[in-house]
Amino acid sequence: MRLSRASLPISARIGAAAPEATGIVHLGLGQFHRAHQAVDTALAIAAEPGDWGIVGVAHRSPAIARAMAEQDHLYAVLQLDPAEDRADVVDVHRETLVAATQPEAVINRIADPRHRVVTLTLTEKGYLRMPGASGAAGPDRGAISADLACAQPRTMIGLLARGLERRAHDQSPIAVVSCDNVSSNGATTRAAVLDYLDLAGVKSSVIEHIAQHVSFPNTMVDRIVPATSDLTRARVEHLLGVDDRVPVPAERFSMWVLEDSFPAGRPAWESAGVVFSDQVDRFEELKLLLLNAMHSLISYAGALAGCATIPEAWGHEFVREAVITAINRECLPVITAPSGFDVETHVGRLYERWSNTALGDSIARVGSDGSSKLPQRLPRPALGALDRGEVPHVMALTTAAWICCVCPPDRFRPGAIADQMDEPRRAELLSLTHGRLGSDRTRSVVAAVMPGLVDQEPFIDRVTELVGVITADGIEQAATEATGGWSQA
Ligand code: CS2
Repeated sequence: MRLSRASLPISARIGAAAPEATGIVHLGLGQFHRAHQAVDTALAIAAEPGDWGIVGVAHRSPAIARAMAEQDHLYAVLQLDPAEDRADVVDVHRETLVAATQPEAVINRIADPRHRVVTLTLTEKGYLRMPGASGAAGPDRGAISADLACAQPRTMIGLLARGLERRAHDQSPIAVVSCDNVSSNGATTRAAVLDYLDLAGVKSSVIEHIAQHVSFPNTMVDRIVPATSDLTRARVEHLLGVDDRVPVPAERFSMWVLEDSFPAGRPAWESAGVVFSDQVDRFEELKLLLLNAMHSLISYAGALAGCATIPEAWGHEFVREAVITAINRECLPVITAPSGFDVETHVGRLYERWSNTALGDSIARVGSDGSSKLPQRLPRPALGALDRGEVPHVMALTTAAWICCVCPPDRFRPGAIADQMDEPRRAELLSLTHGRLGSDRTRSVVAAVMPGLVDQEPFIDRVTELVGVITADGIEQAATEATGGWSQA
């Protein structure tokens, strides 16, 4: 029997069902939103009812939106934990749209004054930003011009910008909340929207209104959410007795920290355990460096060691040693923990999360889009070490392992898992290395992706050396040398 309101076992619902009235538009109807923000919204509505139904907007693929619509917008979150698996149903979406085929409807929903919050999960590459020479990101003018050349925007930032432009007519307040792993994600979203409208030639009074009156709180979001597989569907059917075509697997851990800047109100997310803080920047840095940067290291080193999942890679002692060394010697020295936050306990929990075989998070997922993820993750610890006169051996190892996965030297085969990683800039990166080794090649790749590190000779040299070790002797040897570099320091 297919999942629907009629077939839903009532005890299986998370929190409360949203009312028909919608108050939130979410752009990016993927896995993460459905296992994170939607869950917290269902719990918030249970504690304090309100018009907070969600309009979920998928970018291109109609698959999730269509399946949800067929299931009364319901789906299950399958929590996979070594102690217990459980499936619970989320009931907060009231409409689903597909941006690629319904751009006008999306712009209208954003402009509709009944909607008081727009949330986003666009992934790092969705913000139309390019790393600039100084290391700070600026607008990706090529991508924005291409979008402006279309009759209607095809990018989510374009749709958001046009929706806010239309909304500026009645000047109703709104908060735009990025839920992506992007440094200063609120400020980045604001810059992305304003740059888009500026390049579109929109009147300065409208741009000024948005700059002054739309809030863009910064946030830190955290929950590991793998892709859905047939196994996910089978497990949900077993646990709930209904057929859900679009369940989402997730770990038990979930954390959300936001700046409390919502001019038109928000769900009572604090009742779901969400933290409102004026130290989001500290939470964000902690997350990007301790979880995400280490995730990248585990995935590239793991792929080169022939592993398919994060827990499999974490099972290798050389991977664990490299991660522990990076945390202690490269990340923690540049992190200022939020007041009262117990970093040691948090790190211990990360080790447990990475070893979750029940979740089996895939290396190809984490390793995808490295060119837009690494700039958020590696430069800060690397520059911190270089400023202290030290070589950031493990950040160099991560960069070298990534190069070997996506634009390797000729005759080096990184293996099937690396081949499965999506890398939108793969052709460009390959054209920079020409399949050869050497400092100049490394420098060109670093210049294209992490320009803030390009003048750092000790970093470029270490990456180049480690690419050499990986291709000649393998990843384990390279990791051992990188970790050993610190013990000799
Ligand atoms: C991962 C993240 O995709 C990645 O590179 O590091 O998706 C990670 O699983 C989440 O940020 C966890 O909160």
